[in-house]
Amino acid sequence: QMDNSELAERVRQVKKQMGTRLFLPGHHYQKDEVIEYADSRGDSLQLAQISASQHEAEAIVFCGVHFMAETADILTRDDQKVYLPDMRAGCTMADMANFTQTEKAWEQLMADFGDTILPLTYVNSTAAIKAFVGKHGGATVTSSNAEKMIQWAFTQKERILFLPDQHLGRNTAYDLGISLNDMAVWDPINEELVYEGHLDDIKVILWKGHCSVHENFTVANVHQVREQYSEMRIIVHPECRREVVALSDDAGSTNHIIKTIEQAPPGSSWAVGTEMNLVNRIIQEHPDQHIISLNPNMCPCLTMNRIDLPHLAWSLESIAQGDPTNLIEVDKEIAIDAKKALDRMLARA
Ligand code: CIZ
Ligand code: SF4
Repeated sequence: QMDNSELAERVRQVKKQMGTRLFLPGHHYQKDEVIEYADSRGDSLQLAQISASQHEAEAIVFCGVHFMAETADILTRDDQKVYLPDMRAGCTMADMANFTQTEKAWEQLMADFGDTILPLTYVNSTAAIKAFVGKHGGATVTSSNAEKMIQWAFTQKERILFLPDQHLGRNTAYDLGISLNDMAVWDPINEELVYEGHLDDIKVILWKGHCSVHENFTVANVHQVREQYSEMRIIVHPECRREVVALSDDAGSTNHIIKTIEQAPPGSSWAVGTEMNLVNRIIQEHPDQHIISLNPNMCPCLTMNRIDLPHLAWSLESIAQGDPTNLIEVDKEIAIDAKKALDRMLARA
């Protein structure tokens, strides 16, 4: 068992030895002990794009979760290899929509609505789901461009199917003026469409998936903060439930949250509804503001946290020794269709 300073030294050595042949993207939700060594910090799409712009990089060691490494593999050259330091770093949300379930849903929805639906998927989804969407004329979205992409989708078809995060889909459609009554939820477990209004009026079909981190922010948390700190502003990620977003002062992507707090004057106070490592980092970076997590239990992303210093050091060492482990390689045909979905977004966002 090595201690952290030894592990850190190994990470520094491999980075020095490989120089620009190695690139280390780090997601905002990563632990401090990992993000410290990242060459770039960002959200999942930014990191995939920045990886694709590192022309000398032969090895990209993605400090994030599986779907992010897949996206990086899809957007980088074939000879650039993407590795994930721990294969168990998945995403519970992405895993809530698999290919078989999606085909089943599509078949049923085609029977209900005919060819009137365009599929959209949040980038937080597997490459197979992105490929499904790309194959059917649809696109990916991020939490920064979901509004724009849903508007575009309605220029193509009368309805959308939004995978896999019901909350981002619902919050964004609601902001665009679509009534909750005109939204339905596809439940992939019971294989049924759940809705309260009329079938013909349905404009948005939300996949019944969610982020297990952001669903932990509750209406009770909002009331607690309002009671305790009357001046505090509440800012949350749109992966939070509709009721929580509705009661908050502001909602937006990870980058929106970071920027908003960066631009706030000293003495501002915030309750932030997003992943714990990021909230703790924001707290450290703004000692002149009063910042807390909206949920006092903090809400870590357990799978993000699987990438730790020992795994990073082990992964880098395997590459430096010419025997790399944990290669992320998206099947060629899936990658082609998934890229269509990504490109339709990149052309518009
Ligand atoms: O919740 C996540 O995992 C986010 C915000 C991912 C991303 O797109 O960076
Ligand atoms: Fe997935 Fe949520 Fe973790 Fe993001 S925070 S990786 S959406 S489980």
